[in-house]
Amino acid sequence: MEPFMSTYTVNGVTFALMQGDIVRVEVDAIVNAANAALAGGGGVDGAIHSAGGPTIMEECRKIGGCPTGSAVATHAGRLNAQYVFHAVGPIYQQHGDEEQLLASAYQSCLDLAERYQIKSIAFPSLSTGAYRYPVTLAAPIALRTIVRHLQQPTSLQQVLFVLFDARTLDTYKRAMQQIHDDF
Ligand code: AR6
Repeated sequence: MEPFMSTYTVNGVTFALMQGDIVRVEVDAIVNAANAALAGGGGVDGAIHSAGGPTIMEECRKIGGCPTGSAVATHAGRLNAQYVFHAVGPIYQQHGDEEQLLASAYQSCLDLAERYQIKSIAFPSLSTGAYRYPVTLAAPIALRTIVRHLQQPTSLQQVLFVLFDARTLDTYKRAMQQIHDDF
């Protein structure tokens, strides 16, 4: 096992928390931390469009936008994936119901996963970069939404959380320990 990877099994589904760059993983769907205009930007969004090439932005332009708390699918261009799910998390302290919006951004990706019957998906930590959601608050919301989803029948066999830095990984690991004990 890689040193910076923690693996759990949730209802038969492999669930791993790892440190890394999300554009380098090989999965059926990579989740993007997008904005409501699907206009591209920095962080995960910048990395995905630059590694995946211009066809992803062409599809985004055709779709036109995505409300906060939701997600839309495009193909994945040159990435090692079939799809990119562009999820729009809330900007911290700009929405009244940001916990619900963050959970619903993750849930929308899980709904797309079932719709496309995909087996593996990689998530970044939505909203905790440019959108400034504190990781300590965001991690339990993200993990609970996913773990709860995996309690039901699912096409998913592997869920990865790809976290950019050691501190974020550590925060997710702690939150997962807490949640795993509850389930
Ligand atoms: N792989 C994995 N995680 C990454 C990567 C990467 N390549 N790059 C950054 N992170 P952010 P948000 C981490 O800002 O907060 C964009 O401009 C980063 O360290 O990408 O949802 C969009 O266009 C942080 O922990 O997403 C939107 O306008 C986490 O990913 C806006 O930013 C999320 O940071 C979205 O902001």
